[in-house]
Amino acid sequence: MGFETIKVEIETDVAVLTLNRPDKLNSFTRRMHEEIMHALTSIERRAERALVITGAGRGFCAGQDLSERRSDGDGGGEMALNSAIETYYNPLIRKIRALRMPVICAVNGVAAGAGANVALACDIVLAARSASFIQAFAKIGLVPDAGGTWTLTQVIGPARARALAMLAEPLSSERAEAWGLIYKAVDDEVLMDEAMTLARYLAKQPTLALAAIKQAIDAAVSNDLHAQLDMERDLQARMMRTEDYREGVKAFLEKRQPNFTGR
Ligand code: T3D
Repeated sequence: MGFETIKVEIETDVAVLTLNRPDKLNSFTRRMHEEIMHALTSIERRAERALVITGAGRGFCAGQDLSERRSDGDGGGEMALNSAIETYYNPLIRKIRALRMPVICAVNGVAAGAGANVALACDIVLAARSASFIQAFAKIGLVPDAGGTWTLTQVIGPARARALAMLAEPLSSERAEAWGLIYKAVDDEVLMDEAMTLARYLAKQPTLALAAIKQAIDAAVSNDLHAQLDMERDLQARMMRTEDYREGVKAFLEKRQPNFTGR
């Protein structure tokens, strides 16, 4: 598939996916959703070991491209809303959570609407100091989607979640960091360097263990302690059969750096 709305670059085990409609703040069109899903499936198939998602230009992503919704007065535009959510937004969030590699989001500018919630669905979120997160939905008569009501409530609690969603005000990256909504706010000029340094580091780590960590922490949100203890036991039993575990222990005992292969 030739890409018109995204760019994908691969550098030894690290894939970088750039949303690439900068003149429209990288807002999502149907075409962009299809390209992203195609790219993620192919990145997964190639067994890349870390993924960075970022945006071209001054914005990260302004959510749904509203010009696709302008026309017919039933709120549907080219496609009924429920259908777009079912066809594109929900599968995208599920895909990011299911990817068996760490996903780093480098939020280079404003992240609004579903753009904010796609960023927040990633495993590690770095944001430029000039970036902001806006739950823009209420301004156009919608409810946060792309997992926003869930993520915000889980991570920053219902009081802040309600205020962000109802007021639809920009949340600065520094406050997002202070609230624990993202990992780190960094100076604009070092954002991509920091994201790539993290991605290159993670791509050399035991990938199967990182995927299992992702699975366990996601499950912890709804499991009780007993279910989580059982899950940790089962995941650990799987990890202990990996080559990377054997290599990690051997390298420790030999007092050298491990050479993890993701197997
Ligand atoms: O419909 C469904 O499928 C349901 C799912 C919905 C998911 C959602 O994401 S709903 C929320 C949609 N997004 C928004 O409501 C945000 C709309 N954008 C803004 O509020 C502002 O653009 C920002 C606060 C994000 C940034 O403001 P600013 O002043 O920095 O930039 P700007 O001038 O508004 O935007 C620059 C250009 O991008 C401009 O184009 P132009 O006039 O230069 O040709 C603007 O129209 C365009 N743009 C920005 N956001 C969108 C957009 N075009 C289409 N759709 C957008 N969402």
